[in-house]
Amino acid sequence: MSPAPPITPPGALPGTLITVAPTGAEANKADVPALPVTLEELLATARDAEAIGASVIHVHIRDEQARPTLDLGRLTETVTALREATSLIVQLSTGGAVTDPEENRLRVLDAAPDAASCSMGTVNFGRDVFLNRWDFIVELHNRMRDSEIVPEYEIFDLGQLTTLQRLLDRHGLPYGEHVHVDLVMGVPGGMPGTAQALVAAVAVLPPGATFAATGVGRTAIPVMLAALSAGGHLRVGMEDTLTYAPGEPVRDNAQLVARAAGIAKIAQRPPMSIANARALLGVRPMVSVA
Ligand code: KMH
Ligand code: ZN
Repeated sequence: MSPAPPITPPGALPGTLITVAPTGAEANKADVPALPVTLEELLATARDAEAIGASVIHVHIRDEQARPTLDLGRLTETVTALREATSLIVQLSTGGAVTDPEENRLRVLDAAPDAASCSMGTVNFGRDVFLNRWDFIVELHNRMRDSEIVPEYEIFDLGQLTTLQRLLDRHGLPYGEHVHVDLVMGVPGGMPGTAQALVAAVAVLPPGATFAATGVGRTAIPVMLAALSAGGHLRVGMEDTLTYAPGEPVRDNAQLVARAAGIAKIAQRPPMSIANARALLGVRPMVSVA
């Protein structure tokens, strides 16, 4: 049997894994009409993002009143619908909104996504607190491995990378045996969205880990450029960015994915195929929904 093809041809620069985070739990539909909050809006967003070069979708959903929800029935329906409509890797948020109790955040895994976020510590989140206790982190990490769900370790501040190393030392590698980190930078209360902070974080990643980065608000572009130049991947979307340029609201998520794909091409690290993204992250093979 011939060996599996390498993820990238020998000598080639690695492509860029682009994650779209289209909705989040913080923005209000009333203030941001372009925010995708219904299933139909989410599916249209997902199809566009896939066509432009995204390979992962980071999903927060809303209820009938466009309020953030972790309702398991809705989450399961969303995962199924995204799989029918696209080939994207479906990553559910276990972060939810700052008000969501731990038990509801753990139950997200029952919707059986390909991947899920796993935040590595408590952080001030504007005027709120995003609470992630050590025991909760351990529970999330272990349940994900038992359910064959690939974690994306969300890092809001430098010390959370120490927590990640401690987690791996004590509880072992995740499902897929690859560690992938997302640096969420520029949150008011977390690390700044600067090249210097990104370089400091990359220096203390666990050995062999890959990383993506996103810069919240006006830090989006500095973080994107720093991540590309440091060999990292990108997360973009209206969860993190609502202003495209000073005084110019984001038109839609496709506009942000297109900008990331364009800059990645200029950096000679074009968007990675979904097949390569699955191989990189160690996500389960596509389940047929025919
Ligand atoms: N909405 C934030 C409080 C995640 O998705 O895992 C948490 C968050 C992180 O968005
Ligand atoms: Zn999120």
